[in-house]
Amino acid sequence: DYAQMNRDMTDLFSKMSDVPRNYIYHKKRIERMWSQWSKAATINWEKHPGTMNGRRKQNILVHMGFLAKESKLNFAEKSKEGGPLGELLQWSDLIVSLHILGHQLYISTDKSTLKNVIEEAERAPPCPTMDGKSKRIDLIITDIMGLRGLKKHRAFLVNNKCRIRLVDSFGTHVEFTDKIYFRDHKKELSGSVPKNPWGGHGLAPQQHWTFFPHTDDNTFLGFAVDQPLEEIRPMFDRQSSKAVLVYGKEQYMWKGLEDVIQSVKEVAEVHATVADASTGSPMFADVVNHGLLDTNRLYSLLRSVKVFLGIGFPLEGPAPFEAIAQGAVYINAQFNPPKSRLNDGFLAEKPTLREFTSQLPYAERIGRPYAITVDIHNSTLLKKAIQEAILLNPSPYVPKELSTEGMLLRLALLVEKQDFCNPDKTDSWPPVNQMQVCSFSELFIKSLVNYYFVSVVIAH
Ligand code: U2F
Repeated sequence: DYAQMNRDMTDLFSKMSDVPRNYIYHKKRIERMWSQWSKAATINWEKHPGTMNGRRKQNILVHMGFLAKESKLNFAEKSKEGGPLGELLQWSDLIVSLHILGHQLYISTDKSTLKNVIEEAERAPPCPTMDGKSKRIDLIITDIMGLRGLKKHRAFLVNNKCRIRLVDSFGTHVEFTDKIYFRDHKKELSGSVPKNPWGGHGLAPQQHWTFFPHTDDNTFLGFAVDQPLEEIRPMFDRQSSKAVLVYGKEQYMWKGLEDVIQSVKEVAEVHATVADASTGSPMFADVVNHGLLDTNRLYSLLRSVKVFLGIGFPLEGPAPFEAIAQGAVYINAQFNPPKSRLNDGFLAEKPTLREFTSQLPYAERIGRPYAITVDIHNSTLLKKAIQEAILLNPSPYVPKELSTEGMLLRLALLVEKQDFCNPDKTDSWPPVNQMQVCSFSELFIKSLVNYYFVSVVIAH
């Protein structure tokens, strides 16, 4: 049975129903971006018929463990008040892509839904029935919370470990996938917190799908950035203002940054979208705070400001690329020394040794005229960067790998080609000629743990 393009949104929404309140964000985003996804599908089928046609239709279980009640994170609830939206956004884009690519989805945010899907899959005969359909699960896409939920279905998990893909924003380095390796090297792999609560699952590193193409060990899943839409009008005229929008939708992200904000106020007009700003705080005096905005109003504001200013947190969120897509320049806070699990509280428990040289290292690769990376605590350099950014006037820009088109194509390939169940397969994927070799020192470290010798960024 081949996967065919599926542009039936109602069909997709009918599968997102186990706990309706969990899907409010996803449905809104998918509905808003539907025409962009639809267009991206047409383009891909026209441009890459060899890739898009003849793919096997797969039964895919999508289990968002971070939304399941027992995770106690209240992500869906908090999203209304400025909590992390990055994760919800990536899952929305993943689900819509898989659906348009024509796969059969079983979507769950709840342990009883998960149990039903698993039981049905286990009852199904191993081979397709006469109508060519099979209920066996080909792929299980989940997160670390979800994997914990799956551990309650031991036999299923053991039999299907190679079918798991873990949505893992920050990535997991190979040193953290193996419990014993971590135990024996705890000291050199940790700062003040010698723990590995999110690692130790024993999956192949490429079974971890990340937010940005950052970790050479893992696989780049990504997300999609909205194209600028004509119908979204600016809130005010960009050219006649010197407006800077500060990136940080909750007040705690601004903590201790009075001096930085003061420097910005000296050269520009400061705007904010802080959900919980306390009135009377000197930091917010002379700041135009719009409160948390819905997407269209946020985009209107991003179309009006010259600069979107990163102040250090959140790390690696999607918002800077939304700003660049609306024609603003992103100022990326540089970290010197770089932050990592060895020296930073937020990263301390993350299963990666990655060094963050800035708030969004990927923006460093994009560079001018879209992004400027600067030490925001150096007032002279910060003011200079803002003044430079005000004059840059870049055109709205969405990197290909972060577009709906790029994401669909990448996912078509990932689902079809990545195979961890047949280690002896000779036609390895990604193709060897698309791989980039790491530096010698990285190679050496990796060869010690006897795993992957090559890195690959699957841009599309
Ligand atoms: C990241 O998660 P965040 O949700 O904090 O990432 P952001 O870049 O701040 O924003 C995510 C969305 O919030 C939206 C904006 C983005 O799509 O359009 N938004 C909004 O709707 N209204 C507003 O007024 C302001 C922003 C990252 F993605 C996660 O993986 C990390 O866990 C987290 C912590 O580092 O940061």
